[in-house]
Amino acid sequence: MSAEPIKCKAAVAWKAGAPLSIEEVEVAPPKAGEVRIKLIATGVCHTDAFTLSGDDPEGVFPAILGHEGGGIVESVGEGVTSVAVGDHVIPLYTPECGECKFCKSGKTNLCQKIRATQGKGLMPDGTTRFSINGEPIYHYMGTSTFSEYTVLPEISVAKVNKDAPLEEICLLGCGVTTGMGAVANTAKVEEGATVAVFGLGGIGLATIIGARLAKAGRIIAIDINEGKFELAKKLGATDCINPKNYDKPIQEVIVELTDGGVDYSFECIGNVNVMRSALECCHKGWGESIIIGVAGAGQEICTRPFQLVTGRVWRGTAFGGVKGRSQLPGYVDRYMAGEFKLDDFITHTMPLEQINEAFDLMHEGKSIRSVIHY
Ligand code: NAD
Ligand code: AHE
Ligand code: ZN
Ligand code: ZN
Repeated sequence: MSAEPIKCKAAVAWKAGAPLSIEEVEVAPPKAGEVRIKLIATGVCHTDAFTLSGDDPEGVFPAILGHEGGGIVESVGEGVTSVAVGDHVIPLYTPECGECKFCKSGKTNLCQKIRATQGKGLMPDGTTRFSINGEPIYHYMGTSTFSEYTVLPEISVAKVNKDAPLEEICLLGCGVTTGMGAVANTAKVEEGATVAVFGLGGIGLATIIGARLAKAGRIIAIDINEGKFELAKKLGATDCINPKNYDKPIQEVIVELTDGGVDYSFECIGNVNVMRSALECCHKGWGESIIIGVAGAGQEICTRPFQLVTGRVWRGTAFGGVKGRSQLPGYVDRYMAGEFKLDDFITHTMPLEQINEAFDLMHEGKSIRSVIHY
């Protein structure tokens, strides 16, 4: 029997710069090749705040934001075979179709099968599954997890171990996987390497965990909020530095501290000036800097080309280079095996009605991750 529309609560972003508003939305049944899921929990990532701020050139409104969720399949559309009702899934903003040029390349996780419509806030058929009084509400990053129910293409869900707590593994839907994957897949940090991590939010702290698991020799954690240092040290940072305590550029400080620079640096903030520092603190001849942070519309990075001529490398990464359907379930299993913890990240939990507090806490530097429990 085909599914019916569902009325449920969602946090709607009506326009850039305004708080989210809790509304009753109608969620249409999944069409062919789609699944509807009941969200159990969602994290709030800085990228949600970035888009809400109006800085995202792809931001469309009104929309339902959220991309770090965990849920249970409620119904499936025609032809769906890889997941079934009752399966536990993590929504993927980077899908994995397995058949596009990008998926087949073996060189990237950036499946492009539905990227064009996803970037416009639409499902692959060019329409939305969310509405209020018949007026469409846009999707976000193909996931829209700030809703009790959401609809996704089948290629945009990863089926995961049912024993894993969705209230914690939702963080593997973005932040934690991004940081850990950036270390393992993008930088390929090797044992004994010296690493610098700029920005100690959810992404930077997950990068530190990744660097520790890679057996990095030295992990230098950098933030202007010293309140982040205690957890950074607990997770594996060997040095914690506040750039505000120095009267010279932080890259010079780090180069002096490390006998010429670090082997790998990671920018986990979205600040183009820090991106330059992160590149320029790398060791001459081989140092690699990985951009993870997302910068606003119109912003550009710069450095002297000489920095690259003399062997430093600038790279970037999305979702840590992780292929969601084939590789994310393995991260859940590693978490279940006790290889790394997630509860350290969860500084706050709250119901959907209080989601604006999650944004406030993030902007005040008081949270690592707030997790919404449905
Ligand atoms: P967050 O707000 O929780 O953490 C950012 C941290 O940076 C904070 O601790 C803050 O104090 C610190 N910071 C700010 N300005 C600084 C400065 N000038 N110098 C040093 N530290 C500074 O954010 P988050 O959720 O960890 O996300 C970090 C960035 O990563 C954002 O830009 C987000 O959009 C991006 N992101 C990218 C991907 C990807 O796939 N590439 C995935 C997730 C998040
Ligand atoms: N819409 C923005 C780009 C935002 C962006 O880079 N997003 C990352 C994920 S951030 C998760 O917290 C990403 O996956 N990028 C690859 C992609 O295809 O979007 C803009 O600048 O237009
Ligand atoms: Zn994110
Ligand atoms: Zn693909």
